[in-house]
Parts: sequence; C-alpha cells; structure tokens
Amino acid sequence: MWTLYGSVGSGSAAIELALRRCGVPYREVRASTWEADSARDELAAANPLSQIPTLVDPSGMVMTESAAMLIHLGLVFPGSGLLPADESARAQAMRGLVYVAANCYAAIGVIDYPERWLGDADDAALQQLRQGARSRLHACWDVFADQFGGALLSPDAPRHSPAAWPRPAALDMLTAVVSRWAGARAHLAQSRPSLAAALASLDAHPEFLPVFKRHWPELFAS
Ligand SMILES: N[C@@H](CCC(=O)N[C@@H](CS)C(=O)NCC(=O)O)C(=O)O
Repeated sequence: MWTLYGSVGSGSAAIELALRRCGVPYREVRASTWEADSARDELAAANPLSQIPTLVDPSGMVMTESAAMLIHLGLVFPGSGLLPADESARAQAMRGLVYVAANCYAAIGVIDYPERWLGDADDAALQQLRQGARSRLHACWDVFADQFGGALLSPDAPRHSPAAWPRPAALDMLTAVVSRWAGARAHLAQSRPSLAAALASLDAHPEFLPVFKRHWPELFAS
C-alpha cells in the first residue's frame, strides 16, 4: 500500500492521477501546513519541509518532489505510459517535469510565502516580491509553451468515447495541475492560446475530470 500525503486543490492531485494510472492500492492522508486539523505531525515526520505531495512506498521509502515521484512511478511501472518508451522523448519528458517543478512550482512557493525569502520585510516589499514572482512565473509558462507545448496531448483528441482518448502522461499531469495557480491559465489564454486550449482539453479528459472535480469543485461545478 502506498501512502499519499496531500490535500484538495494542491499538487497532490498530480500524484493521485499517476497512482490511479499505475493501478496500485494507495491511501490518502489529508495533511498540509495550512490545515491545522490535518495530519501535520505525520507529514512533518516524513518530510522535513512539510510539503505536499509526499509519497511513501510500500517499503516505507519516502519521496518528496513531485517531478521525482512521477519519474519514479513511470520507471517502476513502465506499462503505465507515464513516461514515453522512446529514449529521446523520455529525456525531454523528464526535462519538462523538472522544468515545471524548478521554475513554475517553485515560483508558487515565493508567491504564497514571500516572507520565507524576505524575513520580516514590510508589506510593500512582500507584495513587490509576490508580483515579481508572478510575472516571472508567467514568463516561465510562456517558455514552457514554446519548448514543451508540443509534447502535451493534442487538444483535438477524440472525445466520442472515454476509451478512445489517448492516455495523458506524467508531463500532462504535472502541467495540468501546476498551471491552475497564480493566474497562469488566464495569462496563457492571451499569450499562448494553443497551450491554454491543450490544458482545457486535458481538464476534460476522462482520467482527469473526476480528480479535478474533487480538487477544484468550484471550477467544475456543471
Ligand atoms: N518542490 C515541491 C513543492 C511542493 C509544494 O510547494 N507544495 C505546496 C502545496 S501545492 C505546499 O505543501 N506548501 C506548503 C508550505 O510550503 O508550507 C514539489 O515539487 O513537490
């Protein structure tokens, strides 16, 4: 049994998608630094940064870092299709996963917790850092669109039956989740409409929709 520490609306959604794809039994433990009534002590014991997602495998091995988890699952379950079988395509998929984690996910941390970088700076300085990180995040998504957009599932994927959809891969999973935050989707709709369309199409994918409905019910109400 795998254990996934996570919470609604968080990056644990990407790992949930991957675990479901691998078809392995797992339990979810609701834990986050912002939920006082969650399993925060258990999470902190597993991950000194207390961040989610945190994944524990059946042997008790702890994994932090979403990109590493997705690559690990893709390698351990090669039939899952999380990583491309072709060597070059796999290398580019791993590059894309690390790109999203290092550039986009990391910027979200600055936007959410600017005081971790500026200490006891005043509100104006914190706000300035937040704004700068948001601009940088949006620029990083533009570069992602140009460098990796073509590797995502096509927006014109067939929709007539769930079985006819191609399977999204790990890069689709992390991108669809991390792009939900800090106005990235709205920015891309203006700057890189084809990536915005691909992401909207992924949201509707039969593997993604039930998970996203649970994590972001307000966005998938109808
Ligand atoms: N580098 C980590 C970042 C994880 C992360 O920032 N998770 C957020 C939730 S989406 C978190 O737990 N934030 C709470 C905190 O940092 O206190 C990864 O790629 O998984």
